[in-house]
Formats: sequence, C-alpha cells, structure tokens
Amino acid sequence: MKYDLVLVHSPSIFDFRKKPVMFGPVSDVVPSTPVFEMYPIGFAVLADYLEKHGFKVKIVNLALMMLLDKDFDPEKYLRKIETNAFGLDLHWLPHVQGALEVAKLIKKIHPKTPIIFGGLSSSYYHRELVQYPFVDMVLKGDSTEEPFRILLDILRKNRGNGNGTSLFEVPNLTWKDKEGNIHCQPIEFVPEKWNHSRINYLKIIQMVFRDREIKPYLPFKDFLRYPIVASFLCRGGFKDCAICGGSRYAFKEFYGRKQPAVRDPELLAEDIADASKYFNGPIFLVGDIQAPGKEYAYKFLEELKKKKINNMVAFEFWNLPDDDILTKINESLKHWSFEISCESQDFEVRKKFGKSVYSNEDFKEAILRGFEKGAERIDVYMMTGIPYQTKESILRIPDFVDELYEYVGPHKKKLLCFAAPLAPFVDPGSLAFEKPQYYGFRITARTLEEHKEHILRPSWKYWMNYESEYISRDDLVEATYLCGLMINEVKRKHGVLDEQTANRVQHNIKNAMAIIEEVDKIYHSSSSREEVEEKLSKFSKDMVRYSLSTVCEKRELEWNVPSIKKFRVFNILKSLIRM
Ligand code: B12
Repeated sequence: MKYDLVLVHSPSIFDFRKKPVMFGPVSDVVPSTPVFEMYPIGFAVLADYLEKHGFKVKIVNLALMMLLDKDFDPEKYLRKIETNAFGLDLHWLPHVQGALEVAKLIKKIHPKTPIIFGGLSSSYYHRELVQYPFVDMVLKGDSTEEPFRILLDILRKNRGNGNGTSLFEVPNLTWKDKEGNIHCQPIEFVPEKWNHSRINYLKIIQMVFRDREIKPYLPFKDFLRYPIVASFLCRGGFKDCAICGGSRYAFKEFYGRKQPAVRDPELLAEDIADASKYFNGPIFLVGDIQAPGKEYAYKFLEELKKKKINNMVAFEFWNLPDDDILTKINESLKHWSFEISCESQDFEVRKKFGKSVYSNEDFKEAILRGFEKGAERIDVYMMTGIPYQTKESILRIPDFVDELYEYVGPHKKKLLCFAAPLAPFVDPGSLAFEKPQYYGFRITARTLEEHKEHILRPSWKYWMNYESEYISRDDLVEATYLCGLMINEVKRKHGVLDEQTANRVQHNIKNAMAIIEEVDKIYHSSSSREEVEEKLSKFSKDMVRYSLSTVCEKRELEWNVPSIKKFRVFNILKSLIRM
C-alpha cells in the first residue's frame, strides 16, 4: 500500500536494546517505560483530519515495536514502507537522540522522501533541526492539521519542486531548499478554539484493520491490558508553572499562541462519550475544567450528565476544586476521580512554582471534600528538583504524605501519593529554562546537540540539563530515592500498599541506589564513553529492571477498570461495518 504520510514515533534512545543505561525513575509516573514509547496523541488527530481530506496515513510506533520484540529490525520494517512523506515527532525533548537517529536511518533507506518533523520541541528547535542533512522540514506550532493538509497536497501534486517556491504557501513551515537555504514561515496558523479536529479512536481502530497490524498503532506497552484513553480540554497553557514547556509563557513566546484554544464544552462531552463507546477503561480528562471559568465547567458537566457514561472519568485540577464543582461532577458520573499536583508541601516552594497558591490546610481539606463528595480515588503528585527546593525540603515530603493519610481517615486507601523527579530535562521554553538566574538554576544543555550528548551519558543523574543552587545533583538523586523509600513506608503503614508490593518497591529502590553508586564510580574512573559502556555492560539487565517501578509501583497509577471486558467489541464491529 502506498501512503501519503507515515507518522513515526522513535524511542528516546535509538539503541536502548544494546546500550547499558540507568534510565532511573524518569517515567515512573506516566504510562510509558523510560523508552517513552507513547506517541503524541496529535498523531491520532492528524491521521483523522488528513484521512478525512483524502490522504492515506499510517502510524508507526517504532519505539513500541522495538520494545516488544528484541529481534525487531527497524531498518527492514521501514524499508518496506512506500510513502510520499515521513512525519517524525520530536515533541518531547527526551526523544532527541532517538528521533535524529531514526531520521538518519530513513534518509539512508528512502533518500528522496521528505522527512518532516513536528511537535513542541521541533518547533522550539526548528532552525537547528533543518540543518541536519536528513531533516527536510519542520511544521511548527500546536495545530498542524491544516498546514499539513496543504503540504501533503503540494507533495502529492509534486509541486514541492527544487527551489521550494510552492512551499511558501504552507503556514508554520520551516524548510531547507536544494541549495541548502533555510526558509521560515511564521507560526500563523493558530486557531483560537480547538473545534476543527478531534481524537477519533474509531479511526485508529479502522486503520489497524485496514493495515492488518496492531503493534504500530498501540499507544504504549501495556495498553491492551490497561486501555486508558484521554480527552483534552484545550491546546496551550493557562498557567505559568516555572518548569513547564507547556505554560502560557512558553506558548506565547515560542509557539505563537496568545490564549489557550479551548474545546467547546459540548464537543468535550461528546469526545468522552465517543471514547466510552469503544473502551471500558478509564478516560483521563487532560486540563482543569475550572480554568475557562465556572460557566464552562457547569455547561460541560450538564452535557456530560446527558451521556450517561459508565467509565471511570479522571479529572485533572490545577486549582483546588470547590464544593459546587465536586457536587456537579458527582451528579454527572457514576465513577469519577481526580488528580492534583501540589508540587511540594513547602508553601514557599509552591508559591514560587507559579501555578496555584493555597495553604496545606486548604489542600488537605479539598482532598477530604473530594472523597466526601464521591471521588472513588484521588492521586496527589509532588516533585523533586524544582526551583528553591532543598534536600531537607524533599525529605520532609513523606511527613506531609503521612499527614494527608491521617487527615482523610477512612478514605486513606483511596488516596495515592507520588513524588517524582523533574527529569530528565527542565523543558525548553519554560521560565526556568529561559530565565534560569531567577530560579537559581544553571542550564547545562541548550542546543539539540548538547541534549543529545547528555542523554547518551550512562545514568539519569548525568542526563539532567539543569543544576540548582539549592541542591546538588548527587543530593537530588539520593533525596529522590530516599523520599520514594519513605513514602513507600508511609503507604505500608496506612495499609495503602500490601506488604508484597511495599517490599517490592523497597527492593527496587535500594537496588537502584546501589546501581547509581556503581555507575558513578565507573563514570568517574573511565576515560571514554566506550570504556564506561564496556564496564557497565554486566549491569545492563539490572539497569533496565531498576528503572521501572522505583519511586512507586507503576500499577499504583492505574484506576480500576469497572468491567472485565476492556473493549466494547460489539460497538467496535458495528461501527466498522458502518464506515
Ligand atoms: C497530555 C500530556 C501528556 C500525556 C501524553 C498524551 C499524549 N499521548 O500525547 C502524558 C501524561 C502521558 C505525558 C507524558 C509526558 N510528558 Co507531557 N504533556 C501533556 C500536555 C499536558 C498536553 C499535551 C496536549 O495538549 N496535546 C494535545 C495534542 C492534540 O497535541 P500534540 O500531541 O502535541 O500534537 C500536536 C502538535 O504537537 C503537533 N505534532 C505532534 N507530533 C507531530 C508530528 C509531526 C510530524 C508534526 C508535523 C506535528 C506534530 O501537531 C499536533 C496537532 O496538530 C503537555 C502540556 C501542554 N500544555 O501542551 C505536556 C508536555 C507536552 N509533556 C511534557 C513532558 C516533558 C512529558 C514527559 C517526558 C514527562 C516525563 N518525564 O515523564 C512524558 C513523555 C511520555 C511519553 N512520550 O511516553 C512537556 C514537553 C516539553 C518538551 N519540549 O519536551 C510538556 C510540554 C509539558 C510538561 N512538562 O508536562 N504528557
């Protein structure tokens, strides 16, 4: 089959299957493994939009295919693909090495096929990116559906000629012409609302059947066991969190967006209802429904109520939810929960973080109220390594977690608390990356090449692109693991984790700490990368093993799936026949 576009998602480190790397707990609180095999949900949005406009699109989750099968040969697989263009995401900066290597490989196999990069990190680094001989174009911004349609149309008609004149018609595009000159169109396609496209899960299922291949489309390793899907409130940022590359500041300065593009409340409710037609797993609503205003939240919940949804819907809150919101959520859904990040128990650290300011007392009260109003579960997140946070401050997190469990009393088994590090990178475009001096940060990698060099180092301690004047790297890594150990004990004490799980987490953390010590010794006593890798090769298996479920057990993140049937097979088949 010949495609117009093949979207490829790369692993964070291309040869992760051979390299000895201590990834650390960088992915402990997201569904992916440290290879970051989850592709941007934007792939699904782009595929739906472009297919609707008559283009044939395929998704290839190369990272996942490499992860699932140690003998899978990416070169052999990519060689068989026929397409007018390849689209590669460099959305999350930790993919810098993997995405560049995959682009190089594709260029070697298909020298005449354009390679187009996209995603937030690509947009930030567009000029540096197109200078690589194997990168032809970058489509910038958070909304590339329509620019991509125009570009694919040009490529299909073969008008993208040598001097690239017709490419001037494509908004948001940076590209290199045959003479090697770089052209940058400004980011002008920035819709004020997000109503022009959607996440169409059925479309992905249809593509699986069309291509008779499921693996390239799976979003992450455990999806078939735990099918969590998501719906999104908006594009852009409402808040100015210091370390966030998706903040209001970052979008305004680097991605051409002055205001977040919010989805109409009716459409958002429809998205959730649509996902619930095909999946029985939890639906995570990304973005705080309170952010666009109370009226918005009420309208959305009113619409949601009409849909009579059975799935667990997990909300995300940036501000503390008030009683009205919690009551209305409870009236709209059978099963619901929420997650909230208070960043730190330290009021001063939280205040300077720049998201929301509330006292610990108010926070605890909001969690208790959440349970009383009917939340089936609440997840609380905190971070280590954020600006102004000292080692002592990190080591006090477990006391606060203990206080929280005491406070919610009978609800404690439904409360899950996590603390994970700001790693591997502080996001480019964030305030702390752009104005590090105000946050006591020193940035150790700025360019793509510098980040690539960091990520090829042997452990997450040396990957980090920042140093804080409030805590050394050694202390940050140690305090993160110690904090994980202590939180684990708090959860054991309150019966939140069974003995077996708590023992496993304890074992993982202790082993991870021992490996970090070994890596440090080898790293500091070797004179070349090859020597480090050779000496570390005997720890390879353990380095992978103790990079999973360390600061917490990964399954702790999982919300209950109310039905044993994870997929609504009858509805899927019915919709496929109708299409
Ligand atoms: C939801 C979310 C997640 C979800 C992932 C959902 C998903 N599959 O996409 C979860 C919680 C799993 C997650 C995890 C991580 N995230 Co996150 N995430 C977000 C968040 C809050 C919203 C993203 C969003 O709205 N997407 C909406 C969809 C429609 O847009 P999209 O996928 O970006 O796609 C559009 C464009 O990016 C572009 N595009 C994307 N790919 C491509 C490819 C091509 C070829 C082209 C042309 C265009 C293109 O076009 C699409 C639409 O037209 C943002 C913050 C924000 N305000 O944006 C952070 C954010 C993107 N995440 C970030 C980070 C750092 C991570 C992690 C690395 C954190 C960690 N250490 O674990 C992991 C990586 C996980 C992985 N890959 O396995 C940073 C990225 C900063 C950077 N420049 O690197 C952000 C900006 C902020 C943050 N710190 O959370 N994340």
